Amino acid sequence: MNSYNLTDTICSPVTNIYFNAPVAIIRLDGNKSIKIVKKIFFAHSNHSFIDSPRTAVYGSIKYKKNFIDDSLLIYFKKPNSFTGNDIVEINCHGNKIIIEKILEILICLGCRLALPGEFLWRAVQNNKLSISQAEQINETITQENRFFFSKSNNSKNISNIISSDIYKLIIEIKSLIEVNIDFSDQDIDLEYQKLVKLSKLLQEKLNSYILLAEFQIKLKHGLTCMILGNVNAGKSTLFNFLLNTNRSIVTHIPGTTRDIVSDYFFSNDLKIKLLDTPGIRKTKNIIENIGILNTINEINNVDFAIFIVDISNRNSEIENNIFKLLVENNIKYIFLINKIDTLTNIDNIKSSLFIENSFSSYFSHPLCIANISISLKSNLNTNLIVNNIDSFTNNLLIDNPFVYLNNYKLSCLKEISHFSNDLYSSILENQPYEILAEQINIVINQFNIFNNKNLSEEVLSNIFSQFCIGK
Ligand SMILES: Nc1nc2c(ncn2[C@@H]2O[C@H](COP(=O)(O)OP(=O)(O)OP(=O)(O)O)[C@@H](O)[C@H]2O)c(=O)[nH]1
Ligand SMILES: [Mg+2]
Repeated sequence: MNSYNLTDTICSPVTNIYFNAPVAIIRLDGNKSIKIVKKIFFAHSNHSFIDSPRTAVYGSIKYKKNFIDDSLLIYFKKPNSFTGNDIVEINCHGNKIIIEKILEILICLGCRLALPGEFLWRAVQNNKLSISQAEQINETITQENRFFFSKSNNSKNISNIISSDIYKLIIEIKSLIEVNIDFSDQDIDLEYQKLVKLSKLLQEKLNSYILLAEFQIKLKHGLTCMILGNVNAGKSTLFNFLLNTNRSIVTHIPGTTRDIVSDYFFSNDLKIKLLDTPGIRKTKNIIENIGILNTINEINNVDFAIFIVDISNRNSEIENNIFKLLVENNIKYIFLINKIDTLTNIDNIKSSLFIENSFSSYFSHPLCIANISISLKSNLNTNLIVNNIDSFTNNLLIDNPFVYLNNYKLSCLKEISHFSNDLYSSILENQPYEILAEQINIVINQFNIFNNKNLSEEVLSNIFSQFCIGK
């Protein structure tokens, strides 16, 4: 199996290969780049790309006298390139067939396909980038959430902030342990109490950073919001309204939606996956039942819900079942009373009392974020739905300071926490200071890994292999 190395000449498309596009870029990196490209690139002018680094040279790609494509070539002479190696970038037409053909030829001529993250790995090996910078670049490429673009500029120092916060504590604990080994005539009890206090504090800090980072990773992938209600309540109408589309079918026939339909929208720049669902009711229809079952199973992945009822067609048994489902799964919800346009004036007067009485358990529950009477048909109070979703996401962002760590950094933080927990237990068990000293050193080793210090080749490859292909 191939592994990262600096000797092979590697190639890969560095632009999207999943759909045809006007232009694609194929990058070659390594000592044989020029030699290989010289065999297939024929400039249309007297310009030699080798003599003109960083200049686009126009020409044709040909192999065994067969014309493949017109292209622009740019040569980046080492060490003045992204990776520090000789790089040649072929700008060709972005048709998948052309890209594949050129890659096949490059491989025949001695290139190997780049592994995921290999260009970044080379840039780090050649001291063009630090590991943190490489991680930052990967984040920028893979980020799907607008929110993180506004924040990520400020996120560069997040791991520095965490590490300096934790480092102070670790060093204090280490020196306390060492002092007790060296001078056992200290005020043992006082020192011991201090050690308990500090190691508990370390544990607490680590746990709070872990929880925050886990939550932010979740935010990175977007929140999921499920619309729940009886058949015909207006779930699909609401789905289409929030997404400003006609994706979900709306009819007056109860049971129109049979399967979960999903699409995305943004609230405060956070990506929200919205799920339209079949009405949760007892039915003999096999297909509808499967959809209902899928909805119930999917509820574990939901971050908040919109619970919608039809004021013109109540069914308290079904409404109660949905309410129970939300409460059992601890899911916050916005409660909507739809179709208030169907109420006559007299009904209207009665309805406020009626609504108050019959829905009070749904409104007053702590999981209820807001309750709104609306008409999706007459566009009544519909702006309040959007406002409430926005204030919900806004509160989430305010309540959770931005501590974005990628999955790898998070797993390092968990390792530090795991070993510092061992240390804390040993301290409580009154283990000898010599053992505590060994344990704090293990914590420090893990801490160095978190800070990208003293990384083994294996750990390093592991970081980069999670990056995307072509980077
Ligand atoms: N009068 C009135 N009708 C509405 C309102 N909102 C939706 N409807 C109508 O109610 C019917 C059902 O709407 P849908 O959005 O398909 O309801 P649903 O909850 O998705 O229904 P199922 O997919 O069958 O579970 C359609 O005829 C809509 O036009 C409203 O505010 N007022
Ligand atoms: Mg529907």
